[in-house]
Amino acid sequence: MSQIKRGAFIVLEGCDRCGKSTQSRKLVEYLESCSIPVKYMAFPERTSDIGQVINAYIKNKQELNDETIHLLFTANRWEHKNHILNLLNSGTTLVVDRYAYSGLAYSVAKGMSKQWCMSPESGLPRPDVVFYLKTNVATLQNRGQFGEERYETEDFQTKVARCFEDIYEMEKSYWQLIDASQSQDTIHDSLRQKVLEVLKEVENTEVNVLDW
Ligand code: DGP
Ligand code: NA
Ligand code: NA
Repeated sequence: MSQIKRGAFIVLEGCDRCGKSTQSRKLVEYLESCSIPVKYMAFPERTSDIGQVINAYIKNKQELNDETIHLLFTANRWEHKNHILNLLNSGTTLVVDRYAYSGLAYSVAKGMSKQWCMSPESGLPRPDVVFYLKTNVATLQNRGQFGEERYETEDFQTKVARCFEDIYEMEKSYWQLIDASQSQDTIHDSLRQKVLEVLKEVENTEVNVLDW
């Protein structure tokens, strides 16, 4: 038995501009202030070779068909699999902005087959907890810069929100629904409280596998 207690795998999900990135950073700062080893990650991770293609696609500088970009987003998670497992198993908690659920929600929102989209995500490390920041899409547009990137239209985000709700029903056992219209501090407090519980619960367990 290893003496090292593993870190928790924490993911934040939601539509564009739902406040995930702000909440991820606040959570990381809080855990750092508690001297808990923690690292922030975001998907897509845009710096790898695959990540650069994804970045060009999101910024409307490159066209790719739906299947190809779906598999590239997935591959971008797979190429970080060992890194994620090594960090968790060496005791680092990960706060991750988007994961396989965005992969499913954004592709299914385009009309792709859910079964087809889930398959390549199967086998990735499964988060210990996913916070779904649920927003009213109509209010999202008022937030900064909405509309600059490929998926940022009200119509598409409404479809994405519907897909996330479907995924929530499927993955309820480790998903936490957060009302993203609450104040930043209120949301942060809910996340903090839940994360401290999760850290304790998982410390002597193996990392789960996404069994899609
Ligand atoms: P972000 O850096 O979190 O703003 O994400 C960039 C955009 O890419 C955003 O509109 C969400 C979308 N996205 C994130 N992950 C995936 C994925 O796996 N598949 C697809 N199709 N879109 C994704
Ligand atoms: Na975005
Ligand atoms: Na982000």
